[in-house]
Amino acid sequence: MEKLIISACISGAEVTKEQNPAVPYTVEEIAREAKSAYDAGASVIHLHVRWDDGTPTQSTERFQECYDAIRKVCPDVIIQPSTGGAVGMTDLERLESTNIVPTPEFATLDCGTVNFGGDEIFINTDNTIMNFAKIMQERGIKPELEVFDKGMVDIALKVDKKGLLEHPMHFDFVLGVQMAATIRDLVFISNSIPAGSTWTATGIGRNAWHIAAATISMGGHVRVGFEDNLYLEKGRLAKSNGEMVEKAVKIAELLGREIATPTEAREILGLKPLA
Ligand code: KMH
Ligand code: ZN
Repeated sequence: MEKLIISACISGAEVTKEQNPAVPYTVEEIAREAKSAYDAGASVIHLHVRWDDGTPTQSTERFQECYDAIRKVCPDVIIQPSTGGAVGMTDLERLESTNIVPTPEFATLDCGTVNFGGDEIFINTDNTIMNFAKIMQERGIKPELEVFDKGMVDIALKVDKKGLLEHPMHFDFVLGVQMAATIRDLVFISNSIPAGSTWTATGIGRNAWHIAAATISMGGHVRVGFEDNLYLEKGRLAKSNGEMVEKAVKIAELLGREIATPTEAREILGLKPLA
C-alpha cells in the first residue's frame, strides 16, 4: 500500500481554548503545534490562523507570520493554507491566505455549501468554487478538494469538466458534519472519485478514530488535529496536535502501513519538490 500521508489540522477557525487550552492562537503557539505534529510524523499542516485573542482571520500578514514561523521549525513540511476561513467571511477575505510568499503549493478548495449546525451555513456557491479553482490554477496552487458529502464530489467533477483542475485530483472527505461518519459512507464516497485520484479522510469529534483506522486500512490518507477533534480518547483531551498524530502513527504501525515523509507526500500528491 502507498505510504500514509498524515495531515494535521492544528488550529481550525472555530475551536477555542475554553474547549481545550492547547488550541493555538498566537504565532508562537501555531508554530509550537505545527512542530509537535511534524515531529510526530505529519507531512502536511492544514493551516487556519487567529489573532492573539482567538478571532479567526485570513489576513495575508498574519498567514505570512505563521508560515515563516512554521517553516523555521518544520523545514520541509507541506503548508496548506485554508481558503475556507471561518463561516461568514467573504470570498475575497478567504483568498487572502493564498497571497503569502512563496505562493502556497497546496490549499483547500471547498466544493459546496455546508450546514455547520444551528443556523451556521458555510456558503460556497458554484461561482465561488469555479472562481477559486481558476485562481488556484492560474497561480499553480494544487487544490485539496474539501468534500462534506457525495454531492460535493459531483460539484468537483463539474469543475474538472471545465478544465480547472489538474490531475491527479486530491480529495479530503470530512465526515460527521453533513454526511454521516460511517464506514459504509466512507467506502461509498471513496469509490465515487475518479481512478488515480488520491484522498484523505477525517471524522469530526467522536468520529475521528474509527474513520482514521478505516481510512488507513483502505489505503487513504488521514487528517487529525484540533480543528476536527479535541480528544485523544473519550474523556481525555489531547495535550497537543502531536499526541493525535502519534496515535494515527500507532494505528498505522499496527496495520503495517508506513508513514510518508514530506518529500514522499509531495511525490504522492504530485506536488513539485520543495525549492
Ligand atoms: N472553517 C470552515 C468554515 C477549509 O479549511 O477549507 C471551513 C473549513 C474548510 O475549515
Ligand atoms: Zn479547515
